[in-house]
Amino acid sequence: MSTREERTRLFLQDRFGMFIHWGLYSIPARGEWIRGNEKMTFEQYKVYFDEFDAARYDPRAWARAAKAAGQKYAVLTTKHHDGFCLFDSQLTDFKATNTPASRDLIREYVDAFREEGISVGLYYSIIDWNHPDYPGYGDRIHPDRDNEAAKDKPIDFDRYLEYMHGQVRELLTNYGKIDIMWFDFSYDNMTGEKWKATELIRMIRSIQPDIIIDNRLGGDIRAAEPEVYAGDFYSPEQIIPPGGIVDVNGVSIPWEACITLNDNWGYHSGDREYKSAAQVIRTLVECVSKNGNLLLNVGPDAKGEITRESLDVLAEVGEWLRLNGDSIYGCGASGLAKPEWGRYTQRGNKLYAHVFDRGIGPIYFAGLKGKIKRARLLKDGTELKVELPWMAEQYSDIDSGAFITLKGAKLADERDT
Ligand code: JFZ
Repeated sequence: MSTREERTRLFLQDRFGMFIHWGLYSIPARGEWIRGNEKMTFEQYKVYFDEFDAARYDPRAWARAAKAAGQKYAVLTTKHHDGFCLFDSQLTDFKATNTPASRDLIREYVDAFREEGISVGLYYSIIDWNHPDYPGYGDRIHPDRDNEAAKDKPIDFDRYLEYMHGQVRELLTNYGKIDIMWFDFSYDNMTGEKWKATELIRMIRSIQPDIIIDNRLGGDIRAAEPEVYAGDFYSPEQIIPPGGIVDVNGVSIPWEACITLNDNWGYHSGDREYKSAAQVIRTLVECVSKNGNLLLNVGPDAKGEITRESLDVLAEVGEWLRLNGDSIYGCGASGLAKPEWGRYTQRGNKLYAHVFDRGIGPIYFAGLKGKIKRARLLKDGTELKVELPWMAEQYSDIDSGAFITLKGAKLADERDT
């Protein structure tokens, strides 16, 4: 069996991925939690099932957008908490094949992204508001259990687990090699073995030995000896851990921050506030400077199109990565303290200085006196001058440092590296 280190090697080089939340909830356009939040009954929610036609679903266009954005892997919601499946599961009728879309949308996704050379990940919600044997989540109980008749009906959770394990088996059997399995999520006492997680993991690894799995089945990935189901990478959401993620011994472990491009995961017609390309780039740099990945979300609309605003940001990020990708892919933390003016990333003996706050005059590199062989502007190869400051001897705190002059380097804006 492969080790976590072996399994995650490529993933950690890739650094940047596309998260995609798409499903029936894209029609009402109030976010992916709508069925739970608004306590919709099956009948109310079925309206969307009956009209879901994926008319402009073109996963090759998604894959091209991801590729142009410099994203090396993708993760798509095969089933979210609402229970609706984009794939042709034999275990339910609540699936895309039975909507007007009338086909297996996961098949097309997997093929399209593979064709662009992008690694393929599957998001699968272990929470299921549609299954009669699922106990609901928190106080948002199963919609059908809101009605009196259903309320007293006992549930058979093992039957749900059989269903859930069975669907995971389908996903990992029917679409060739899958790179990432992204479970979502454990809570309260619904964690670990409640999901029969060890059994689930053993089954997954028997089908896809090299797949990597997130840490949302539960367990403690940071422990000295994590549970079998504790996952291959840690998954912080909407935040970037200030010190990266380390295990109990202080050793960095694989992690991936997932972040929305606007205020929702699933399409929301009211979304106006998109992060700028500059913010995304800085966030990506921050993740890599702490040994982490960034999984950036898009929420395609009801018809299957990624919003114009999202595409614009992705394109701009991609253009930056085209010129500066060497400072991201295969890079990690530098071991140096965070400099005042920005962040470092590093690969081998190459140190990348991301200058977010240029200020006036040369950039100071603490502790690097005599250690900088040469300096270049990454985006165009321009030579940069490494200097000893003329008054260095007067300031003991700069004794060990070096300056690099950016003057004349034509830094177009704050995003330059
Ligand atoms: C979950 C989902 O509920 C949400 O819809 C979206 O898919 C997101 C990526 O994942 O949201 C979570 C999951 C876990 C936590 C918070 C939100 N958590 O552990 O704090």
